Amino acid sequence: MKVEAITLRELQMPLVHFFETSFARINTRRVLLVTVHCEGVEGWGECVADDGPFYSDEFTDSAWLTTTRFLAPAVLGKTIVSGRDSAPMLSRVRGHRMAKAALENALWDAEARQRQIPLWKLLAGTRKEIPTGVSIGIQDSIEQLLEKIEIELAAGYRRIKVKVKPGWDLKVLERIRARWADIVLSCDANSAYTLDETEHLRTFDQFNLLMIEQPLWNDDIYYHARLQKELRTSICLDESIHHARDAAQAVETGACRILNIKVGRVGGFSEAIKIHDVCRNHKVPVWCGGMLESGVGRAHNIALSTLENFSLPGDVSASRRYWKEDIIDPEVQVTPQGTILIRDDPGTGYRVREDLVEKLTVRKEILRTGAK
Ligand code: OSB
Ligand code: MG
Repeated sequence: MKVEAITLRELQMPLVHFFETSFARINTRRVLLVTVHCEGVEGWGECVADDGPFYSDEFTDSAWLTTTRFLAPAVLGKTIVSGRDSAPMLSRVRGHRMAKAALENALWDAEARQRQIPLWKLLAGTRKEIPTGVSIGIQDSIEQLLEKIEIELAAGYRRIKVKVKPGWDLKVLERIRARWADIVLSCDANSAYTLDETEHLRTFDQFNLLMIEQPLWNDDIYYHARLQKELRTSICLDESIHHARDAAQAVETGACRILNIKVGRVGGFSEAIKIHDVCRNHKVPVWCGGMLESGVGRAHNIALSTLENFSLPGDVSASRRYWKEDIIDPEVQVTPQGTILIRDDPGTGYRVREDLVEKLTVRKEILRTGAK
């Protein structure tokens, strides 16, 4: 398929509830969508970069610029056989993985639609139903957090993850466990601690957590390996893992026993699959992370989660937890058993609501071969 044009759009989507991590609170998501136009077939991708460089060093405006100046020109006018083929075409650009992922995944999406097969099959997935969990941000009070947990448990979610940071950790986990002794519970620090706090982190062991996600520095693997030796609780790495070599280092050094794969963080489906395979070969389970995606990115996360080693519930939850109205049809729904059923229609199985996309668009640029 020849890549004839690429449309870049920025949407403003207000969240139904603010989302707070150890590094920021956000109320509105700037959603960057990439559409590839290939001989009558369209593919969609979402760039998960945030408004500011706080989760990673990418942000919405850097991704926009990287795409228009370097990534789009690398594929425009080219004939691409498969989405996978596009990864080497983008590899001259170092880093900027979230920008790359949006474009690469749009091409996988286009390939699936062109071949009239489901994206999950193209990715070599096997699951027809995926288990899901929720990530609940830091709230204004512990009572508010407990109320939220109660709602999500009633909805059927199979794992509750709460965000922690110094001052919002032990007393939060204590209150949760006092009320729900047996639920599958984990926490995510988004790099809020240092190795000096090992003793403090060791006290988390009493809560029987499934894992503690990214306790230390966002760019570290080595010291996580040291910390893991001191903890009974399994460490799960998120921010530190950018590619399959990172994953290999992390599992070989014992820096984590579980790994979170975010397709944006690692640069697209092809790298996500490689990381999945590394972990499978080392018998390290993985789960699909989330970045408060619109339906476009959410549908891609669902397709990725069908790979066999995505054996733990992911942060891939229902559209209505995030948006009053999602930009796909149908919206993502979760069964009372806390699972998402995989759709068999070609592509993601979800249709992009272009009318609504257009309405929410605040910036748009169409890139063509040779155009500056
Ligand atoms: O660390 O997993 C994270 C959201 C933004 C940035 C980082 C993270 C998150 C989440 C949200 O935890 C997961 C979701 O999409 O629900
Ligand atoms: Mg995380």
